[in-house]
Amino acid sequence: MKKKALIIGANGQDASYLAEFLLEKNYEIHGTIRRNSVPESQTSRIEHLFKNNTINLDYADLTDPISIESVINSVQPDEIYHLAAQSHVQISFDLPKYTLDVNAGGTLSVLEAVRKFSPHSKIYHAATSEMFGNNYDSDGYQRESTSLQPVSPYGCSKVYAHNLCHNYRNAYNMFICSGILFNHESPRRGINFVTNKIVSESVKIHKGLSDKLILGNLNAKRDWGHAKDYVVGMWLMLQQNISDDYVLATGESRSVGELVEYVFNKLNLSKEKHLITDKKYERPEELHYLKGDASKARNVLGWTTNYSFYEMIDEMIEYWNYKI
Ligand code: NAP
Ligand code: F7E
Repeated sequence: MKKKALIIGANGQDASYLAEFLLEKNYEIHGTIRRNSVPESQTSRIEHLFKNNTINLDYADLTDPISIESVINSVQPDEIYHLAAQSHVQISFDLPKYTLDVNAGGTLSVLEAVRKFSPHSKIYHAATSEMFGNNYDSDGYQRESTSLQPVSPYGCSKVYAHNLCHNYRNAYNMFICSGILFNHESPRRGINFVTNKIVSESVKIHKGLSDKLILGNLNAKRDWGHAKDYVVGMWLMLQQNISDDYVLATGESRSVGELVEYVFNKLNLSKEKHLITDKKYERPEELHYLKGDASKARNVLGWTTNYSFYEMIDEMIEYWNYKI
């Protein structure tokens, strides 16, 4: 019999790659989308999967526990990938209460629904390196044991959800993995995240359609991997006999400025002419530096990455060159 997976937040960047991966593994896939007034944008990343009715969609919103209960109860999934979130860090400063309601309260709704109506379901929870804030170990890495001290409403909401996952795992003996994922990108990344903003705007400048790339903090450092590699790690976590937390990261850290440098060099653009900074894109509190140690995921799960940083950025440049 086919295994059944439910992806909560099915039209997100990660969800779209995960759905492709699970289809290759012959899963029956269910997903949730939200209602908005532009229905076609609710499935824009997964439209290519509809051809053979390969994904069953239901409306559900993390702010509506009834909808979450209803879908979990009716699908009775073997595996739940809880990927839905208000995932933009800067926007979480503008929408702190909403971010908390969705990311923390919404996760509570998922855990409660599984506890009451589908206790056999294994759960993947999308935790994040943003939970570390500016903490890192003496060797310069963040790992599962690094203490959490978030510096954004988004980070705080994810710490709350991460702790709930531990609590429900221990209190009710539920199978819940919390994946502490560092930044992962792709051509499907929202264009208000820095990688896709830099690449899409630079390609526009290269084609004479724009003149300036306007950014915030160029010194922040991130550990950027490819979303396609990271969804395999999510799946591997749920194939284990024991649920646990795992960091997924590349172990390489680069600044936003270095990323601009690479893209501008590729497209023959000059920073003096085309790059400016604006405080509008700076956060009230910044997370300055991320570099993850994914040894546990590599050793226990056998997780590996296929994309280098440069291959990923090249793929994004190619995508925008074709699209624009
Ligand atoms: P994403 O592209 O922003 O996707 C988030 C998904 O959540 C979208 O489908 C979105 O629906 C849905 N959603 C938002 N609010 C919702 C609500 N109130 N109810 C139901 N669904 C809602 O995020 P992603 O990059 O794929 O990331 C997936 C998960 O991993 C997120 O939880 C994120 O916080 C976490 N994470 C991401 C990264 C990263 O670097 N990408 C790193 C660590 C952790 P709409 O399409 O309707 O907006
Ligand atoms: O910012 C700096 C900004 O928005 C990266 C989410 O997936 O990863 C992501 O969060 C860095 C920050 O991602 C601009 O200040 C400069 O230091 O691409 P970002 P993020 O905040 O790291 C974590 C792991 C998640 O869990 C989140 O869901 O880039 N930066 N100038 C800028 N950032 C943006 N967005 N726009 C700028 O103009």
